[in-house]
Amino acid sequence: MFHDRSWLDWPFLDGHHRAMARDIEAWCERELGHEHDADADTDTACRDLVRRLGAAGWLKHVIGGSEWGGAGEYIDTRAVCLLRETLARHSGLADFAFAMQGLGSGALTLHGTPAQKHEYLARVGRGEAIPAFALSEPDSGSDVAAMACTARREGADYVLDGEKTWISNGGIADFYVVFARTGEAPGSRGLSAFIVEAGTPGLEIAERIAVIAPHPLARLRFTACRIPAAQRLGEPGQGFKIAMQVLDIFRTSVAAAALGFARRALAEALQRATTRKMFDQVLADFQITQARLAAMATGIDSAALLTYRAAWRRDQGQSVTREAAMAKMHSTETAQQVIDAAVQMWGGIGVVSGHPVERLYREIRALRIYEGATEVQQLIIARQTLKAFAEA
Ligand code: COS
Repeated sequence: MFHDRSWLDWPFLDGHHRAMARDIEAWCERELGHEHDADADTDTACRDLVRRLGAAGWLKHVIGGSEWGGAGEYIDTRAVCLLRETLARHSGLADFAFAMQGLGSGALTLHGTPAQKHEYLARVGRGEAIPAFALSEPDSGSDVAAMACTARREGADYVLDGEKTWISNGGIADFYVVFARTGEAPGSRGLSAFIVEAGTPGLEIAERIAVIAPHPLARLRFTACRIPAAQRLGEPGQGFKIAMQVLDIFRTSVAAAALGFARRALAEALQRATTRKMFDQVLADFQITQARLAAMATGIDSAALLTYRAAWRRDQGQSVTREAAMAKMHSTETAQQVIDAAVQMWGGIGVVSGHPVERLYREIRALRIYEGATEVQQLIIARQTLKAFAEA
């Protein structure tokens, strides 16, 4: 299968990233591609992938702190991106399983106490515990500050009431990082984060949600769900900022996953274009195909440049709110177009269930919505641009 490796020479990456890219590629070729029953039983497939990713050491890269088994003191965003890109090129579900270990535990890496990290983070990094990030609600998706779920302090406990939805890993997670209103101030300044273990009385999986590219997803209901105050993550009232900091890391990695899908689609398209005969030529001989291939290749490189710029900036300790938003928006939107073009080149075969481009067509769609829809990224980019103008 065609795989353009020229981006590995870009100055955003270091030597250890290049070595890692070779190793994860070899692991994917050896270990993935056998999940043909994954659509039928995604829960089992996901648990199995988490266990194998943990055993192989890849999950060390989505947690921070070597004391807890992390690959380094901080999450290496470029490593997470290149791992996601490679996993996504081979298997959408493997990428999902990998990424959710990071998204679900990101708040612990950034704000967990040593006791919380010891209890939860280390197990996530070994693939022995599955976390989930519970932020969205039925009436508060893009507008996080409008969340209604409450956490009321009662003595040494907090009591949670409300609903969370679109929660990835919902139903299979061992614990949930839940954001709720604690009311220190109105809006975004009155939220806090909590660790709620699966099976806690008052936490119920209200609904399992089936989506076009199957993965574990659920709506959660909290009814007088009592947890010890020691399960709070970070300071009271800091929940909104904690959520945004986690998204700043993982939004860039969503861009990388989209890039992986797009690269696979280009490889599939090239395979088709150079072998499919029609009108005494192959598809690739037509200028109309060449124009499409040129747009696909350029779209992929531009998405890769934005993605690794954002990842590199974060690894330098610089703010990435604007850069991560640009990367996520551009990469997911571009990947959708690249995949659509690949389906078109495959013709009827491209829409047959289970064909690689048909799978990609389903897998890419949600990435333009979750972890901040394209329209939210536009809002963020515009605000940052206007702010820079006002400050100039
Ligand atoms: N890091 C740290 N702090 C941040 C931040 C970031 N990336 N982004 C915002 N903040 C801070 C702001 O500085 C502000 O702080 P002060 O209260 O001290 O002034 C506070 O958080 C509120 O920020 P803002 O006014 O920008 O909040 P808004 O309510 O306008 O919302 C958006 C901002 C729309 C960007 C936010 O709600 C968002 O990202 N929505 C999408 C959520 C999402 O991705 N959902 C998917 C869930 S995961 S599948």
